[in-house]
Amino acid sequence: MNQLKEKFKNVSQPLAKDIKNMVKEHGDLELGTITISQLYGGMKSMKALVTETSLLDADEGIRFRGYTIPELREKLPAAEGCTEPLPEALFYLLLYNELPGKEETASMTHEFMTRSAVPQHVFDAIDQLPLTTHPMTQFSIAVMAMQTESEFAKAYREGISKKDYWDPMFDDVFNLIAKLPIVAAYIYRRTYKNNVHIPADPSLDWAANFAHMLGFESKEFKSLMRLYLTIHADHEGGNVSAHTTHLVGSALSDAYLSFAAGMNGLAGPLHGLANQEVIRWIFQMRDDLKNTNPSKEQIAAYIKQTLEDGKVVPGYGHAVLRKTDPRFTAQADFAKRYCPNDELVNIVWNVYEVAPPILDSTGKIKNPWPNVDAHSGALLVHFGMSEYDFYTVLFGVSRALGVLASLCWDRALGQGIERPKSVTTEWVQKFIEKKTVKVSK
Ligand code: CMX
Repeated sequence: MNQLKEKFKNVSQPLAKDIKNMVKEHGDLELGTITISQLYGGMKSMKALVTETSLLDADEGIRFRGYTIPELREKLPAAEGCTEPLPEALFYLLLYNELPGKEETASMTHEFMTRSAVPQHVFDAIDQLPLTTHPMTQFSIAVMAMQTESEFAKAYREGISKKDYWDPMFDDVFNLIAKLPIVAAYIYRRTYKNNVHIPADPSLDWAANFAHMLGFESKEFKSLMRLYLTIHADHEGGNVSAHTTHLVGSALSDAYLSFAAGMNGLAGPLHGLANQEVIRWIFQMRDDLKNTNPSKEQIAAYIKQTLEDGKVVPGYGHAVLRKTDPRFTAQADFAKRYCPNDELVNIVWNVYEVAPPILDSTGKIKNPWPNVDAHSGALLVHFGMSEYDFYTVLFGVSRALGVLASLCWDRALGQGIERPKSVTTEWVQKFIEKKTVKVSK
């Protein structure tokens, strides 16, 4: 067993034992109740999942294994000459619950590089799709095509014992993360760069090599990729992409099947696709106003019109957050440093000034503040990636770090198949009848 795997076994098995004992002793303790609004409103804030890798606070934002984003930008190892953290260092933290040093981070970079070969049939499968296929659809199909490589599926067919599930899952997770940048870069270059591809550079870190294969060689774009792939990685367990990956994995579907399912959720406009929608909305605003640099008054009027048309203002609002997303702030910091005078970035900042009071004034939007997707597109356009339909694929490559680390933990902790109870509206109506009769007696 290689050292990385041995270490995961040593970290996860004691917790698995503790959880077993805790559930045995305290299994009947209640964590809360579910209201009828929650039942019809997407189960918001209902505590029904355990995800070890991160925890979201409505006001403070995400903490990865206890660390905020500003803390991680300080504490995680960075590449030579770059101030942004290395995403493979974040993966180490998520997986082992321990901040890595330079050596541990290098071992992750090395491990990803060694496992990165993608079988030819995956490229062939992508090539069968029309060029007009949305990049997220190409990405999801490519991940499905790679399922032929699943060590977990193979081991299950051969009759692996329950207690060892985590072991082939660990291999699937490392193999899949290692291959994703190559697949994503292939989709980008095929769709937008005349099918001219760029081979990997094994001397680079995971994110810099991804930038290189996409065709971006500047120091700044590589820094942006490191930041981007770090901050999009995880957002606790209840968001659509994380929950879907976990749910599908709970049927003992392997990492490829589970992650592809999660990516289909990320591709929805209320979730990850919002990053492309933000830029489309800004471009549309500039077109409609025939003004590439609209004033704050014009932006405010455009936001009001968007709401009047019954559409969402993309990049604003959140199911859990109630303040500005620290992932937005991290990107704004980056922009202040590298491109404070960029026109599009300034539009994003002006939207930030005028949108919250307008959204708040509707009286129904619970969070009028920007989320992660409000800023990312403007930075990507600034550094030369203007093909916004591709943006959610970048999000997906990053999200793999969080949801796949969690999938390792799911199998190591012996998490069971998910099967919540559903009811019909007739059942709810009868329930209300019974309750109200009781109260009025
Ligand atoms: N623009 C217009 N209306 C909005 C809104 C926005 N940005 N955010 C919320 N609302 C509306 C909802 O559509 C809902 O309207 P109805 O009552 O008419 O159905 C009402 O306000 C209440 O919604 P909420 O409780 O505040 O928000 P939800 O938890 O239901 O939804 C989210 C959260 C993110 C889907 C929603 O805020 C939204 O649609 N935002 C725009 C899309 C977006 O940026 N998504 C990315 C989120 C981050 C990510 O996952 O990547």
